[in-house]
Parts: sequence; structure tokens; C-alpha cells
Amino acid sequence: MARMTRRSFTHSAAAITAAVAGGFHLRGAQAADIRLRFANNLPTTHPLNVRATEAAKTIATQTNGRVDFQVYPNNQLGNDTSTLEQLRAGAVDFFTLSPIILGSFVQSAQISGVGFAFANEEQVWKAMDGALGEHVRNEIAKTEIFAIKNIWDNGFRVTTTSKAVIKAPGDLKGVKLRVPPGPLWVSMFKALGASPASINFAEVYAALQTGVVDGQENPVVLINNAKLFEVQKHVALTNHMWDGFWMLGNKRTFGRLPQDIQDIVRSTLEDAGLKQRADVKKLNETAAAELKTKGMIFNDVDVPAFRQALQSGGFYAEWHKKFGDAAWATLEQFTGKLA
Ligand code: X2X
Repeated sequence: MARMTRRSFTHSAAAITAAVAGGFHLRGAQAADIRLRFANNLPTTHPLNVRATEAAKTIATQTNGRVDFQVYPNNQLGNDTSTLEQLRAGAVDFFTLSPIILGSFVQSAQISGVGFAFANEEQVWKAMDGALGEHVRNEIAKTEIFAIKNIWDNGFRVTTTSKAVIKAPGDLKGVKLRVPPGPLWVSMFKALGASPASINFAEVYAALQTGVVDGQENPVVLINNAKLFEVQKHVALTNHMWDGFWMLGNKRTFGRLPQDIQDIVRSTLEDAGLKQRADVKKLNETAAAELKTKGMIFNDVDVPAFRQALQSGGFYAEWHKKFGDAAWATLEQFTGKLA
């Protein structure tokens, strides 16, 4: 190993100090690597983590090893509430988060989660890859974070319970239903007569297992992947909202990367989002059948009754006012008239 002179030591120490202070984390004594930490709340085997891990390999290859895109699944760096704060502070560099949980910070981001708005995936992607997604990304960009286009997919959310069978809004009366920490969720399930409890996904399995809550709501792919069939019995096919995951980044950290690296990271994550959507779509074809073999009991619901309950409960009027006429019109451009 070459002996280090006092002068060269001073230079190297200054370079390392500057690099670390600048948020670029050097690994060992090799050429300056850039470490980007990506956090999320999903199981390692979920398509989101499979595609993120694949994207990390692509980024490493395309940057000749200069970028180490590190994937931290399953709330390893903290729950959603905590990780959003870490992202804003730059302690985490990327984070996938539901638009509706993001709504606790960027209110207008929740608009893609309005209850019973989208009828199918075709409407969702036209909106999210079109004017509605652009509107939300522009709102997010006014803060210290930004969203990569091509939102990743979670799916249409259905409602599961341990005992109650949910067929119409009246069946939700008094049901202690876990919802993610997002204002729109609480508002919607209160309007439907349930007793919503905001709990981060990291704590959901235990909350269901111990009976702290009676039920929760998530897409069937995630119910299967997160093994919620072990602690839930009934699945009401409410499909009450579509949900996704914005790939969010810290603007300051990303902006300090060389332009060629920014371009590689951005395009790789955009491509990964599209591949992840296709994976979820494929898994959606078999998830319900798999859950039935694991003992879950499915039932259809009276969707018009649910929409009517939101209408008469003032839910649509409340959120139309919160989002504003222009954004609401953009939403209805894709969903049709909601209220
Ligand atoms: O917390 C949930 O239920 C989850 C995993 O679907 C979201 O991130 C919104």
C-alpha cells in the first residue's frame, strides 16, 4: 500500500470530509462512490422491491459502479411517517409512498385516491401518466422533494375483516378499520360509518393479530404478499380507491449529482415503474384465487350504495373544495362526473 505523505493525507481527508458533508457517502478507499438509499414499506418479495433491486443493478452497470442504489424494503429504515421526514431532511434519498399518505404533507397529492373515482386501470394510467399525474408532480415539486414520473402500482383497494361481512355501508358501522396515515382515508371511512384508525403498514399485521382493529383495506396482491390472510377472513370487493406509490426523491441530494448520473437514475426508475405495473397486473390475475385457497371468503358489495353514502355524507363536496375546481375538473376529465 503506497505510504501516504502528510500533504496527500491532508488532501484526501479534506476530500472525504467534503464528500461526506456534501451527502455523498464514500465507501472504503475506492474511487468516490455515490450511495443512494431507497426505502419502502413493502415485503422484499413484492414486485416493487424485485424491480427496485433490478433497477439498482442497472444503475450500477450504467454508471460503471459509481452509484450504489441501496434498497431498504419492509420499513427497515422506519415506518412511513418517519421515512417521509427522513426523505425531506435528506437522510434517505428515495422513498416510495402512497399519494394518499403523502397527502399529509402535500394535500393535493391525495386526489388520485378519491373514493370510487376510477372505474378501471385504463382510466388510472391515462390520468396518472397524463394531466392528473403531472398536476400532482408539480405540486410535490414545490417542496423539498420531487416525484419521478410513471407512478408505481399498488392496485384497487378491497376491504378485509376478521368477522364482519361488509356488503353495504351500514355493515361498516362501528367497524374498527385500520387505514394508512392519510387524511383522505380517515375522511372517507368516517363518511361510510366505520371507525378508522390510522396505523402505519409496519404495525398492521400485529394490530390485526391482536384485535386492536377488526379490519384493513389493501389490494389483493398485497394482502397475499404480506400474508394478511393469516389474520383476516373476509374480503369485501369494494375496490373503493386506486392506490399507487410515487418514487419520491430528495431534491437537494439529487440535484448535486452529476447530470449524466441524474439522467441514468431517473430513466432507470421510470422504466422500473412500468415493469412493476405489469408485474402487479399479472399477479392480480391469480391473487384472489390464491387467497381463497388460503381460506379467505370473498363477497361482492353494493357499490352504488357506497358512492351514495359518500355523496350524501358530503365527502365529494369536502374534497372538491379542498383540491379546488381546476384539479377536480382534471380528475373528472378521466373519471367522469363524480358528484
Ligand atoms: O399502508 C398500506 O396499506 C399500503 C402498504 O398499501 C400503503 O403504503 C398505502
